Amino acid sequence: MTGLFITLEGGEGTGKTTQIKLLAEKLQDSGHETVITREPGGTDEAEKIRELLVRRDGGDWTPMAEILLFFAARNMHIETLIKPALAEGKIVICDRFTDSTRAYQSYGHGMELDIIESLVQLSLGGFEPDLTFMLDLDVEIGLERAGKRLSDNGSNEDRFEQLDTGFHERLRQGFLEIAQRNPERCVIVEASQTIEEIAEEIERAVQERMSNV
Ligand code: Z5A
Repeated sequence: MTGLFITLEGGEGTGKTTQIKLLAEKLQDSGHETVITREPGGTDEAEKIRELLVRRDGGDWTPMAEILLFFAARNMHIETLIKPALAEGKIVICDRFTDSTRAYQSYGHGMELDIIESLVQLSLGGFEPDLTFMLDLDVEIGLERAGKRLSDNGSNEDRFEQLDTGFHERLRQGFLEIAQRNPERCVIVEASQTIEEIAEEIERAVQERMSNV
């Protein structure tokens, strides 16, 4: 595969969606073909699974059923959208990926990390991003920002926002630990900076990675 697979990760309201749009614009301006996508979702089938997972009324899943739904959606996403785009040399930028499963379902909800790593091998053949930005932010600030976005959109995709602060603190710690364990792939970004400062930091890191490939 010749393209580049970039993911943005972090807790609620850390600014992933905002930064993905800015990064894609900059890359397109410099002549790169770019695909923006998200998880759970990204393809018609995976978006159907998203509805079951993130909507307030999506369903009351056992922890294992929930994880299997995330990986079912991810398998469709990588096989039908991500890998074909990478094979065409495109840069794919994805809002959340497997690190979110590690953080939410393991650090947050207590599923064993080994089970998640086995599913990565079984359902994705070990497929991982080339570069991951972990946006790190104080939990209270992030939840406030996410709450504002949800009320502006009138969205009911708030199943995870409704969990307690302790859950969100464990998530934050989880993302940081994942980044520390994978320094060749992950860059931690201080998300309390301005939108412009964060965008510059991310763009610099992407350019550096592309010049090293
Ligand atoms: N989930 C899971 O459990 N397991 C998995 O494997 C996966 C996902 C893949 C999907 O939600 C949910 O599924 C997610 C985890 C779970 N939990 N929740 N909820 P999602 O990805 O669709 O939604 P989200 O991640 O919660 O979105 P978000 O956190 O609300 O937004 P964001 O993309 O990080 O932030 P934003 O929309 O770019 O910005 C939010 C607001 O802040 C907006 O008004 C911006 O203008 C503002 N903003 C952004 N940056 C800044 C800065 N730097 N300063 C000030 N204001 C800013």
